[in-house]
Amino acid sequence: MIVMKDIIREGHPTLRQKAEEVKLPLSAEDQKLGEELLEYVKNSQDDELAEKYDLRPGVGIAAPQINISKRIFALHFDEHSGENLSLVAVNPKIVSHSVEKAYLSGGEGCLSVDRSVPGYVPRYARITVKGYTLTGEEFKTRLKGLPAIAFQHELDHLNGIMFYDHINPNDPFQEVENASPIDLQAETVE
Ligand code: NB4
Ligand code: NI
Repeated sequence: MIVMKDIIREGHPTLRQKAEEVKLPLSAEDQKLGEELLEYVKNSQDDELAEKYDLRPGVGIAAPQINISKRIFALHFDEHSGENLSLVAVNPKIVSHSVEKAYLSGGEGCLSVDRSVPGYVPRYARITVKGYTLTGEEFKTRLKGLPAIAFQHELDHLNGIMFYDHINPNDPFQEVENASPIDLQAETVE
């Protein structure tokens, strides 16, 4: 299973690389990689397991974050979060997006960033995405709200982009034109 020591931190060159497309159909190795990424996210949201293995909670993780420069990431929102989404995306793409933007009013964090970087991270409010599942089927779906934000955060990792690259350095909490804030429930962004 993936634990925190497997997760590379900012400054590691792999986090600034453009990750490689995955050959389809997926090899057993790449299927296992996808399963392990999803397992990490699920484990990190399980209080007991997170405590036992000292896992930072997350709703997503991308292969470059465990130093594998491949275009695969996992997203998992448990039933309690009201966002029923649990997926492993292979060679994901944004095929279209809204003009309207959105941002987490509490800002973003990252498992590869061991510090708080306050500020709004403007992203597209609604996106149509496509990619492949671990079994090689193509999927196409529309996302909005936190799942849309998280998908873009993970896709950025496949392109060597960190969330704070989007923060206005002069005024991190400057009002974002044509954008709506997303307030997460009580749960803070870690
Ligand atoms: C990715 C997210 C940062 C902003 C929003 C949030 C958490 C991450 C990073 C968009 C994507 C990880 C991957 C959370 C969290 C809410 C749901 C369910 C029960 C606890 C969990 C806490 F942990 N971000 N952490 N950061 N990243 N929500 N939640 N809760 O997920 O670096 O590239 O378990
Ligand atoms: Ni991240």
